[in-house]
Amino acid sequence: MKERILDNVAEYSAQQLVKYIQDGVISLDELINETDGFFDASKRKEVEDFLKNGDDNAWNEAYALRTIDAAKQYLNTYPNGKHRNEARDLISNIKEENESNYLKSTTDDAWTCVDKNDIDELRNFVKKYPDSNHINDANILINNILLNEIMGVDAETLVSQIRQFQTDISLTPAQKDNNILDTIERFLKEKKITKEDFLNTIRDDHNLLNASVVKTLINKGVITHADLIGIGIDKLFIRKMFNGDCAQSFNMPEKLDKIHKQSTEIYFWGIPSSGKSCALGAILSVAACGRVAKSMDPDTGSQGYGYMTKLINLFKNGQIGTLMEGTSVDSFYEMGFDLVDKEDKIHPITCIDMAGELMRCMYKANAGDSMSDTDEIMLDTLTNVLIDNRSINRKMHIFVIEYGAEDRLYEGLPQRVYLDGALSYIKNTGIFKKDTDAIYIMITKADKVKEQSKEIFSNYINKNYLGFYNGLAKSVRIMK
Ligand SMILES: Nc1nc2c(ncn2[C@@H]2O[C@H](COP(=O)(O)OP(=O)(O)OP(=O)(O)O)[C@@H](O)[C@H]2O)c(=O)[nH]1
Ligand SMILES: [Mg+2]
Repeated sequence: MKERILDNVAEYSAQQLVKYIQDGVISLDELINETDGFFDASKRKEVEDFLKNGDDNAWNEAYALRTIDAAKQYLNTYPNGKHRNEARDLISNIKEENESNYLKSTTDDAWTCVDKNDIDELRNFVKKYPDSNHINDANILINNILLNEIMGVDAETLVSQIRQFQTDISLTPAQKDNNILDTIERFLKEKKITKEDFLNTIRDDHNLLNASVVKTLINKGVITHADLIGIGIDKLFIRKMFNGDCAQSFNMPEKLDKIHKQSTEIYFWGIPSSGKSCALGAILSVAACGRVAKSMDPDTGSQGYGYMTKLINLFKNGQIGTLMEGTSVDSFYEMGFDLVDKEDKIHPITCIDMAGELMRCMYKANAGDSMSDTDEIMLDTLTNVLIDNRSINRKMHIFVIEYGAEDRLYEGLPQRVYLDGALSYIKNTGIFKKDTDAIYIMITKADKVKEQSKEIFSNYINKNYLGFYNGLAKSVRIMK
């Protein structure tokens, strides 16, 4: 082949000769020296140019492709190419990269096994596999855990999230329970709170979770009966909880248009779930037990007669009972009765139990916020009873302050704002001026205070509700 080319060099084009040179069939020197001048000067220049630029072009191509095959192809094509060292370097670099990529991909299994909520495991992974593809993921997770620690994601955060669900009016009771359960499980799973801290939170506030949530947590194995006993919950409560008793529910009462009984009217004002109905139930059951008053005769003609008798029954001396559901939003109960004292004097009384939601309506009415149809109906009843059809009865107002409810917000606002709102609303009716004999503050859920004393409660009011207290004091001066 070589001889044929040398003998007939004039018949080959410059490109063909370049190709033979590149394929190692013949060399440029042979073409120059062994063709007896038939390899003319112009073709020689053309070949030399081709070889020179071809080398650069081929290298640029191989470099851009950045594969071992392309680099090898260059080395084969240009046995004397200018870029042979670079080509060899490229091959060894690519080999190294491939090797390290392989090593990185083999950390996938190790990454799968890491507990992504355990900062120690994550840190170990980073230390052991510094080149892993998952290093960034691991660092992000470590940062999140540290941030949670800095931001204080702990029992307090869990409690505030639970409270948010409880006070969200857009959720049904079942949705509230489900959201609360999910949140608790997530906090425990993601180790944002230890089980011990969670149990201590329930121990510190028995009201935090309702029975249905506690039962589900037990049924799902998240906590056990032994855990509850461990935080001091009496076995009798646990037995009662699993007996299948449901909260007592009440039929919707007739709409109240006025107070019917000639009696002293006692109104209970407080935010939702502040314990108004429970306090009333406890007061009525003491009134009915015969020890304090001689007797209590419920007025069958009262619009809330059925409610009153059930309420009295909820609190049986020394027994564990099941409480009623929250007072439904537009319920307004009038409970008239005669209290007969030890000297057989008869005291006619009407207690009025309203849903705490009403406080929100009063606030909205003051603030000029938009109101739903139900809000309007509730306020309408209130207007009937307190303004339009106001009786000439003497009246007492009990403002219920739930102890420790400062962090429970309704539509972003705390108890204090709603108490102030109710006070302004009632004041505007003029009722304090003419008909009111007494205003009381009642602190409910006081059992949450470990060591109870008059001083502790005075300090509590001074610290948290001084403005409201002063407003009440002003109203009392108006009464005089
Ligand atoms: N720890 C404690 N919890 C109480 C007490 N009284 C009531 N509770 C809890 O507070 C919840 C709400 O009590 P209710 O009496 O229904 O409250 P309310 O003010 O009538 O609420 P609404 O009718 O929704 O406005 C109850 O289901 C109990 O779990 C108390 O004296 N101590
Ligand atoms: Mg109630």
